[in-house]
Amino acid sequence: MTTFHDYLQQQREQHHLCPQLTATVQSIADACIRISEKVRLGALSGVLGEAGSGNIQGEDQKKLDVIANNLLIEALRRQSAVAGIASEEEDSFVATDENGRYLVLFDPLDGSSNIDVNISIGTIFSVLEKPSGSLNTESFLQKGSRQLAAGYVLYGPQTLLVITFKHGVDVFTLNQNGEFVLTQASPKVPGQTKEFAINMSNQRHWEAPVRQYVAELLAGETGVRGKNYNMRWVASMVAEVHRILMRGGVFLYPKDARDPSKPGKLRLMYEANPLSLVLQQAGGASCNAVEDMLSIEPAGLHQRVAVVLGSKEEVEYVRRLHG
Ligand code: P6P
Repeated sequence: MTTFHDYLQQQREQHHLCPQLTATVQSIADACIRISEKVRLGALSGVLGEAGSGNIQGEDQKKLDVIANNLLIEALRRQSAVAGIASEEEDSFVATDENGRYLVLFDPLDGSSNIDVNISIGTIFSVLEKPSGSLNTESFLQKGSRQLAAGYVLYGPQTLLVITFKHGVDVFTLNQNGEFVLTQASPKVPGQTKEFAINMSNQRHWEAPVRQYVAELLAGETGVRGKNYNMRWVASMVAEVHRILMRGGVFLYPKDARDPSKPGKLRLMYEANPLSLVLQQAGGASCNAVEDMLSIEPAGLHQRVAVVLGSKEEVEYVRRLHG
């Protein structure tokens, strides 16, 4: 079976990728193997529960949030190709090698409210080219289409790594020797689906087009869509995105009236953009209900965004409802 190390060599040769880019992605994957070792042991490794600290998002940090964040930062500090890091768990960017070429952005452990109840969680990562000149926050504020690589590691029944260098998507499984090996080449997101994912408890807070869209799905074959739909909500975006990559579906976390100042709950730079690149590279679609996700010009490192992603037919249907 093809190891991730050999795959990166193949990708370098086939797509003329910079060795420093693949070395950077290798270091992310290696850090995620160590994160997986911690996640797998749970209470046995003393990593469950609250860290007793908070992050810039205003969220209480779990011990594993902090552990995962530190493991990734330590690994990337050892990569001379990396100039800077942005993390959901860090208020501002972290400058690393002043001669580095790349910027790495990540959510070290997304879905961490699920950690203590043993539901799948994930690491999400994105790699950008560092612009010329001195490093500052603006260096990171590049739209999603400028990502050079993106992916996630899903800590579920299996530990899976999903990666794109913008030449398609590939899936790796962590084996018993602690190596990622290629287990699925070029998965494609089905263009149509009968499965949607949204947190229905927010229904009264949604804007009219989203309320209409979900009402039509719930009407099933008795309504205008003419087919019955099923619903899922894991409250772990990486798990939802992977399900969609594997069998199709549509995921929505729309803007809602709970906090009109926020365009959505999820973060653009290190959640929506990398996951959107993966799905678009696999034939799916992603937007904020009115604009293609990868075209959005970022205004802030921790900027939030509304998210509609998944099977192309459904994403386009939601966009049409928004006029
Ligand atoms: P809610 C996890 O906290 C997360 O950022 C995503 O992974 C997930 O899709 C969403 O928030 C869940 O939000 O409001 O349902 O708890």
